[in-house]
Amino acid sequence: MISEKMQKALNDQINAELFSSYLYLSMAAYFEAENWTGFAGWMKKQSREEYEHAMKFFHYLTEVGSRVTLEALEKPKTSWTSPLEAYEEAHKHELYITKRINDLVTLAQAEKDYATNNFLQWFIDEQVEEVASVDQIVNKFKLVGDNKVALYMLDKELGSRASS
Ligand code: OFO
Repeated sequence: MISEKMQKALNDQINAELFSSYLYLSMAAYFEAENWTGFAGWMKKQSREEYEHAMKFFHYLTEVGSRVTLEALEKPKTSWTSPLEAYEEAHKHELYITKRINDLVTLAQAEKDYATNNFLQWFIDEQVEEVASVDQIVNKFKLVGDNKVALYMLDKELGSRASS
C-alpha cells in the first residue's frame, strides 16, 4: 500500500504523461497541416509512447491497491512557427517531465517507499533516452537551417522511425 500523498503524486503523473501524449499529437497535427509527414509520423509515435507511460502508472497504482482518478487535460498549443520551434518545445517539455520523475523518486525515498522507488527507476532511464533523442533532433534542425532539401531529407529520416 502506498501513502495518500504518493497516490496523489502518481495520479498527477498520469495526467502529465497524458498531456505529453496530447501535446505531441497536437504537434503531429501541426506537421500534417504543413505537409511534413515524416515529422508528423515521429510525433504520432511519440504520442503513443506517452500514452503507454501513462498506462504504466495506471497499472502500478492498480497493482498496489490504489485508486486511479483522471483529471481534465490542459489544452495543448496548436501551432508553432517552424519544425525547429516545435522540437525545441518538445525538448523543454522532456526536461520538465524529467524533473517531475526526479521529484517522485525523492518523495518515494523520503517515504521509504521502496516498491515505488523501484518502479520509478525505469522512468529515470527512459527520460535520459528521451531528452537525448530530442536534443539530437534539435541539433540536426540547427545544422540544416533553412536548407529545403536537407529539411526534406530530415523529414524522411524521422518518418522512418514512425514505421520502425
Ligand atoms: Fe513520458 O516521457 Fe516524455 O514526456
